[in-house]
Amino acid sequence: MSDVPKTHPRYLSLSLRDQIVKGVEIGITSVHGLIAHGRGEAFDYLIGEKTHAFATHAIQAASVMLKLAINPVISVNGNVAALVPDGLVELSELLKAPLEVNIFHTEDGREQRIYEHLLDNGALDVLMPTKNAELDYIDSNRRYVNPNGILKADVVFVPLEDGDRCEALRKMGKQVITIDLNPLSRTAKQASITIVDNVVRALPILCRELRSITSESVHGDVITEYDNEKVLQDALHHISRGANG
Ligand code: PTJ
Repeated sequence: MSDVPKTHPRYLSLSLRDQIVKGVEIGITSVHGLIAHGRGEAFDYLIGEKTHAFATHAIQAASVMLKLAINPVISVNGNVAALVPDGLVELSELLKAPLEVNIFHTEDGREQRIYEHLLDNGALDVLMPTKNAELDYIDSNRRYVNPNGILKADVVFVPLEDGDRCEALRKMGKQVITIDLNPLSRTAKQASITIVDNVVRALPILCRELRSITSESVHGDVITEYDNEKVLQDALHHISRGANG
């Protein structure tokens, strides 16, 4: 941890920066992840660094979709591995779903380091990308997946995504749930469910929601009635009201 005192008014935000920087230092986060984090910070600032109704509504729908999924999978990149390793492990346990390492930038050995980092944080089921299984409609490194994970998944949870794979997964008929602070991003627009919130706030709420529902109490109507475009509009209205207020 850096020398930021706990009393600093922006302590929380600055300690997240430290976590991402540490991720780069230990070789699990891409240096590009710093830029992505900065973009996230800017949107977080605009939404007031709080979880809003548009996010909790999406989290509720996401919990139902994940609970009803037959083969849910949690995709892990270098940013989420640095920011929320415990949350990812807890989600994996709650859903009995594997974590799957899937990264865009291909620094040598980073996939393996993320894998080990997840195991060090208590993960029991971590899949790695393979050259035996590829997604259609995509040319980046993200196309390499695990045949027992993303390839056969019906629902893929992909926090902090960069757009191209989300589109490919949707074209392949899969449901995609994302967490993205930018309601204008390609991922946000293409996902089945977009949680417009910081992953560090949203993931614990999603886990809490999942702990509170059972297979018997869960109802598919929640998903049928869910409207992702409306959720994104609500987030944008919130941002523009703040900017003009
Ligand atoms: O580890 P890799 O190689 O797979 O790379 C991961 C990153 C995130 C660098 C890569 O996927 C990327 O470049 O992503 P983008 O295109 O910058 O998109 C990341 C999105 O996540 C942006 O829309 C950001 O606003 C958003 N974001 C950043 N930090 C957070 C966030 N959303 C939620 N919580 C955050 N903490």
